[in-house]
Amino acid sequence: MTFEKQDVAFRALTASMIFVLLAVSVVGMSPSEVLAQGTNATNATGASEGGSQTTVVMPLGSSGATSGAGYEPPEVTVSPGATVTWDNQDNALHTATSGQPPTPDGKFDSGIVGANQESKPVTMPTEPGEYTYFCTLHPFLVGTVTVQ
Ligand SMILES: [Cu+2]
Repeated sequence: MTFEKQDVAFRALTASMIFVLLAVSVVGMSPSEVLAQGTNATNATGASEGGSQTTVVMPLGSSGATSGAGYEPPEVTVSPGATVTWDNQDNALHTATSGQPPTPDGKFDSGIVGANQESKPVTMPTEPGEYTYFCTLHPFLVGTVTVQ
C-alpha cells in the first residue's frame, strides 16, 4: 500500500517535472525562434541587395525629350549580381534596358514599367563593368549601372 502511494507520488512528481521541462523548453525556444526569424528576415533583405536596396527613379516629366529629367540618379554602383529596382514616378511607361540606344544588348531589362509603378528587382550582371542602359520608348533617357 505504502509502495503504491509512493509510486503515485513519484509519478505525479515525474509528470510535473516533465511539465516544467516542457514549459522551460517552450519558453526557451521562443526567443531563439524569434531571433532566427529576425536574422533570416535581415538576411533576406540584405543578401539580395548586398546590404542596401538600390532604386533608380524615373521622374515625373522624364518622357519629355527636352524636360531634362532623367533616371535619378543617372549612375549607380552595385555589387556583382545585385538587384536594382526602377521606380517610375512618371505618367508614361518606361523601361531600363541595357545597351547603347536604340539597341538592347540583353544584359538586363526591367521590361515596361507602368506609370507610378515599380519594376521587379532586376538582377545585374556578375561581371564587373560599366553598363549603359536606356528606355526603349524614350531612347534619349540613358543611365549607367557600374558593377564592381
Ligand atoms: Cu521611357
